[in-house]
Amino acid sequence: MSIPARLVLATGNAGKLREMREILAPWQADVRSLAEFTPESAAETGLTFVENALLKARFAARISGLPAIADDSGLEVDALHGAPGIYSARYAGPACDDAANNAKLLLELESIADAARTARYRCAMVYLRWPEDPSPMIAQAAWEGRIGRVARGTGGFGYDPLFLVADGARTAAELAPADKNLSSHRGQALRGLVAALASGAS
Ligand code: ITT
Repeated sequence: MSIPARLVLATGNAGKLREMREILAPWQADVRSLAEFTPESAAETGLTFVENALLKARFAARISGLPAIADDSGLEVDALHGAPGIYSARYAGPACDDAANNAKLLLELESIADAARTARYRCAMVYLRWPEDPSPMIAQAAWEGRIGRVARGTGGFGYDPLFLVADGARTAAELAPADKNLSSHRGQALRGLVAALASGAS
């Protein structure tokens, strides 16, 4: 098996879409977005990143008639016992935006010392050849960091302005897009998926 000539990315998140397109660019596939087929999205009723990614990929493959890649991801904060986790997109409420989520995160961690603000992004990436594909390809990855006390940077999306990477000198929102993709949970998982596809694993 190899990466198909045409596929759909099963996301309505503009930040994810941009990053996934950049990561897939070397393969020169005809990459469509879910929004080209429907304004709707799959109900994320799973309890794990993998389950939700499968639901999204199935939905997108059914609507588009194309092979689908879906990303389910989120931020896991140790001092919050893994929250917001699979609920990261709706942490501050059902129709909240990134700013509201970041404000809530800062508030919840107000009394937590710097050393205890450890966290990681997690990503499950799923590839389905068709909606009922019984043999999905799955890759998972994590990106370790710490939650800062002030938002910094204008790149990325979501919690990136609060997510301190590596030695804590920069947030994910202060990285160049290519540098974020090199290290990120999404970059690792999607490259892993493509490598598995290229190697013929199924
Ligand atoms: P789709 O389901 O349409 O893909 P979504 O944003 O609802 O979009 P998820 O359910 O997977 O996707 O939620 C992921 C959330 O986790 C996302 O909205 C951000 O709040 C956060 N997140 C994931 N990856 C991130 C990243 O690279 N940078 C910043 N925040 C990220």
